Amino acid sequence: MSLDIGDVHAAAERFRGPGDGPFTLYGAYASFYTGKTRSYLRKKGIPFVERLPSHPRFRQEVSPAARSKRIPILETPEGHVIQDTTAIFEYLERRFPDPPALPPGPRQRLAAYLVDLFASEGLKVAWHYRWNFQEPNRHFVVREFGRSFKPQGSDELLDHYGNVVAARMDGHRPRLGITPELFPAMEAIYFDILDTLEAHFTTTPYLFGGLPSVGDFGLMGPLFAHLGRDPWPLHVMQQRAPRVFRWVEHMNAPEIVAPEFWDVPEAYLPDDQVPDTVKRLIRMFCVDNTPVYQATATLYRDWVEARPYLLGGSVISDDDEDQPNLGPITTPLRGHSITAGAPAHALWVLQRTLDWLAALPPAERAAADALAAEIGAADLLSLDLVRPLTRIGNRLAVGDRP
Ligand SMILES: N[C@@H](CCC(=O)N[C@@H](CS)C(=O)NCC(=O)O)C(=O)O
Repeated sequence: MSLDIGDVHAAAERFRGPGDGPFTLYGAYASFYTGKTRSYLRKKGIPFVERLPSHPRFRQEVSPAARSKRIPILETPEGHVIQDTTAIFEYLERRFPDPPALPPGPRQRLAAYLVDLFASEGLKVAWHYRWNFQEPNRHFVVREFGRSFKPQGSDELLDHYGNVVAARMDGHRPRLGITPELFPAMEAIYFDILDTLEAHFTTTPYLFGGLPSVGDFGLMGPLFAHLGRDPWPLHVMQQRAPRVFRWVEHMNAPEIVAPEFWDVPEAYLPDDQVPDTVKRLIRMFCVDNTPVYQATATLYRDWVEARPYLLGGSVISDDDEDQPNLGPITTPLRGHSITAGAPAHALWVLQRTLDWLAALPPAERAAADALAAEIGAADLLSLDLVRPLTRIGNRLAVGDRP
């Protein structure tokens, strides 16, 4: 049975603890979203085995049950399947609350949610550094893709299957909108992230102190599978930001305390502190991405207002796409403009933070709002989605009217 986002909380409460046998993570090493989930499972000490999407059980049972060919899919020991890393994290965090990946303080938690949002939904840089540096990357990436289809295949087989997947990934080009004139902007974004995190990891093991948060795990999407593993961006990372490289390496280890930080307690920073480096990172993410969320929210509002008859639960895509684009949008990016698909799924991820903010008691809300104003996130967090978004059967859908 596939767990919808509406089911995950109740199911997690029902099956508190490890259950009978390990979880199964269906994913791949070259996959962005598998990277954040694998790191999370390891750091939380959750027992799991990992299988590729070519595994017979994935093809015959798991993927059809989830109605999704995406990875990762998590199968619980009880046989429930969950696609989508946001749903997987919400489920596991309830079932395994210790050590917490959600900092308890409102400032740290807001910052962690925002880093996760931008890293998981906004980092086109990862795609750019994989697919626009063909000469250094292609051989490795194609073989890696091929291997998740034919794990013990010959080089010829890997090249054959890998090229099929590579062509599909290249098909995302128009949706992403990274034209050659934007290549310098992509490089500037990657360098800004590396430089900011390199400064941060000089004195602090994770974003908010001695425990990894959802923000850290979100960053593992782009910083592991693509930027920390494909030959060219890995080279850049190792040369420019060796501490970031070590962080990536350590995020895949099960232990929480890294040897460089043996003296840092396994706890979030006291007094709900958000380090300046993390503020700088989020400020930059907000400048680069807020216009995308604003334009996407406008298209969503237009789409909803054109269909006042829709019942809650109506799927947004006419052709059964799980993460539909709401149309092309043109937004500014580092002195240029970029025309790309409007990612409705990212609005759904954002909405989870908006709902959390709306439910905060007044004093905590004031603390979160003050941080948002300071880091340039107030406009993003004041977006009104007219009608809530939900996911049903792993398809994005309009929710019930508020
Ligand atoms: N929102 C999903 C995204 C998952 C996703 O897009 N995964 C990629 C691999 S990293 C995928 O399966 N892509 C299939 C495709 O693009 O056809 C999540 O958070 O799990």
